[in-house]
Amino acid sequence: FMEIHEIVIQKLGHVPIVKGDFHMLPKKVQKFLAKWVYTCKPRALYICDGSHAEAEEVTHKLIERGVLTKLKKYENCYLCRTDPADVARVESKTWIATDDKYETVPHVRQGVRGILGQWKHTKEMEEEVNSDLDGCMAGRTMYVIPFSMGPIGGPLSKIGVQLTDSNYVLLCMRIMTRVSADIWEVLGDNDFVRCVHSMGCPRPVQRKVVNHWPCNPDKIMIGHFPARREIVSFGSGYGGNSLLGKKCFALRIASVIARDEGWLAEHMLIMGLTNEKTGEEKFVCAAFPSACGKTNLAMIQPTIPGYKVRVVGDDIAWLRFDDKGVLRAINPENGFLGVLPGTNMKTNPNAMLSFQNISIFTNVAETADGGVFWEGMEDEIDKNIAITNWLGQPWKIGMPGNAAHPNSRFTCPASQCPIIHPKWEDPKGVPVSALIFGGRRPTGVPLVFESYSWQHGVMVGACVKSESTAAAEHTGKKIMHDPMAMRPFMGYNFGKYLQHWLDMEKPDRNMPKSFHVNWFRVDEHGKFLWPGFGDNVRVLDWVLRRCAGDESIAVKSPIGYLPKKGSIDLTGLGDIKWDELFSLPKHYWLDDMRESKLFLEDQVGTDFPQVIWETHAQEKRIEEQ
Ligand code: SAT
Ligand code: MN
Repeated sequence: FMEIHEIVIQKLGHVPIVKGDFHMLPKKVQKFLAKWVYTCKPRALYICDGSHAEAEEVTHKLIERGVLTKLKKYENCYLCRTDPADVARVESKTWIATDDKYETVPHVRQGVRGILGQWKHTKEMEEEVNSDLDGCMAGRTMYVIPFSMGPIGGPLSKIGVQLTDSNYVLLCMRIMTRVSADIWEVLGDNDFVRCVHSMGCPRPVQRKVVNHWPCNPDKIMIGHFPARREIVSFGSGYGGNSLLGKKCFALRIASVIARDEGWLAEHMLIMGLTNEKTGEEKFVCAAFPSACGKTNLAMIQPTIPGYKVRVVGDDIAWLRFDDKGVLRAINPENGFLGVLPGTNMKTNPNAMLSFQNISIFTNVAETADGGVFWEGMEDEIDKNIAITNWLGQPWKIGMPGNAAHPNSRFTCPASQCPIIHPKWEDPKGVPVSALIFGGRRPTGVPLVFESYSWQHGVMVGACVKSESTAAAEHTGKKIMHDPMAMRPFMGYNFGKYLQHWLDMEKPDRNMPKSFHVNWFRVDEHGKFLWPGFGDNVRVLDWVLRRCAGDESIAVKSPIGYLPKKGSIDLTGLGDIKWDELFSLPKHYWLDDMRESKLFLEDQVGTDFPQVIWETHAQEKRIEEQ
């Protein structure tokens, strides 16, 4: 019988460790490493410590190889152009592996193709992983990244270790998560989330490498093993596919941990609004599908006086009731990975000011003076300056096509945001007063409504739909169901997840109010009925007055409480067509409810908690309207 330790050392073989001390790592980490070194066969092992020197070394290497271009106009900012075949999340290649299919996906109606998660049997997934990853890092360095989601050592935080053969991914992980050698001590003998990532392009390369971005788009696979808290991602370097702390860990795996431990891992921003008169601060969380403006809302610049807004997080919230029954939220991330097109000093100055330093711009256009450019920045650059588009070709404003890819992104430390909340790293989290759901809904859906109860709010969340965006591989503008804005990020059976949400409600708990918003309703000419952006604070103001118990500003409607006419502050806005903005076209809503109900019956089937319908006979209310 060989000592475990000997097996570990044997499996490591003669792979040189170019940085770090293997023997100082926790035993569980050593075993994890040995297993994947044996499988991936890297040329060398590099154990990261999160230091400044490490960032310099890696950045320098990336510049030398041509992956990054230094942007002269800024401090420590870099441009990266990926292989144009690797620019978004690939939902069709994303899997959750369990032994029991119905732990992962609901019992869909017979003949229906489920869209709430993709399941593979653990064995089958393992076989695929073993065959894809066999030798996948040949000739490359394997980086070992210790990271924390949430403040290191915090009671709500979780630790992960990511292996990757991409130093671009390492640089981004250093921004998006807390990478530090301190992790090893905090971790000790405890378990961690195991993250394995490879670009899937071993040397000698088989496939033409474009833009010095070795990847393997035909064989992309993002596999999750919730039972053993493991993620294996192959073939892509795009954020949502490769920065495994983000969607894979903080949403898919964390939602399973949250189910087991009694909390929630959600696709939500977290923001604080301080009433400047009373000094009182309230926090809200909001869930919108990808690329619907969570970052813009979280960093809003109010257009009406009275509020000071600060951001805690722009994408993910981990929510847990404390022992006083207060729902508290932490942002598990350390940075922002935001969409760029449409971002400018008018729409989101706080984002613009966040990425003037230590930032990575992926798939944007470049200006001849070492600046960046994307659709929406036309008024913020010298009109005569030469531009190179995201594909590396000369480009001019007014030319057909896009200068930047529609899903081009910035990666920057959250701490650089001018309105980052002083408590954004409070390990206990911030108290949450309201939960807001929303999506892009061009027709039928009012600017805001409030659900009748927690339970009704769960139904409203389950019925979230939105026009598709560029964040994933879907093409064309169709309205897609995206329940709880979690459709691409669910870690387990969606019906069980809804039940888990319902179970959150307990008599001794202070349940937050819940709302639905829609900034995107248009008139018959396709013109937006609401200005959006900074003016969305007017809606938040109404939300907070409702949270404070103001009964006089709401009227009952079949779908929830609507603002009483005139109860949203429209000072200085000019012509707002209130009646059109808040109308509930009866046939639209009847169709919509029936369609949503059919969707949930098809997709969630017998796993759907029926109590949601029984208590809220919304269809009947609309009919009787
Ligand atoms: O998947 S990403 O995190 O890169 C962006 C998104 O879809 O929200
Ligand atoms: Mn997101």
